Amino acid sequence: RGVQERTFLAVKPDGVQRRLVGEIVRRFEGMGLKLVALKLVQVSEELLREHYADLRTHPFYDCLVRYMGSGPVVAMVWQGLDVVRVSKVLIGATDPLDAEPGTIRGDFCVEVGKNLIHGSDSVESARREIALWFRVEEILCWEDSASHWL
Ligand code: IDP
Ligand code: MG
Repeated sequence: RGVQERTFLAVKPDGVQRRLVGEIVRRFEGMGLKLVALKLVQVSEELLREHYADLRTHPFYDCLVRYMGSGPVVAMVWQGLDVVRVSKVLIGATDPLDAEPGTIRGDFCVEVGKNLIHGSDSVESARREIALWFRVEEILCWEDSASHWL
């Protein structure tokens, strides 16, 4: 079971302000996933609108874009077996009140509007998001074969 994949993760502004970057990175490292890109960035409204384009019809869209632009975020690319699915499990449910204890959201937040971390929801969206947030040369060994990491 399982294939090597890459996913896009971002510690949202509340996570950076609350000094939770180390804790969050530690959890992904602990799972044996491989960090292949990381940067601290203040993101433009334009990029955020594009990143969350699928949600533009939702009433919270403007609020979400404002929240994501309210401070620097830590953008990352992680690689590993089933990393998209594994990451969503580690992150927990969208609404922290539904997130299991032991997940990042379940352990560290209570508001859906301040839920600490983003993770891609599919291999397809991961590909789109990675291309949106990173230049190819910012990602380690982007062209390497999957077997390199095993
Ligand atoms: P996800 O981050 O768990 O994948 P999505 O449904 O993709 O959740 O929504 C993206 C982000 O939009 C959420 O992480 C959260 O920050 C925000 N969001 C989702 N639903 C609500 C809501 O009902 N009110 C406010 N913000 C929301
Ligand atoms: Mg999502």
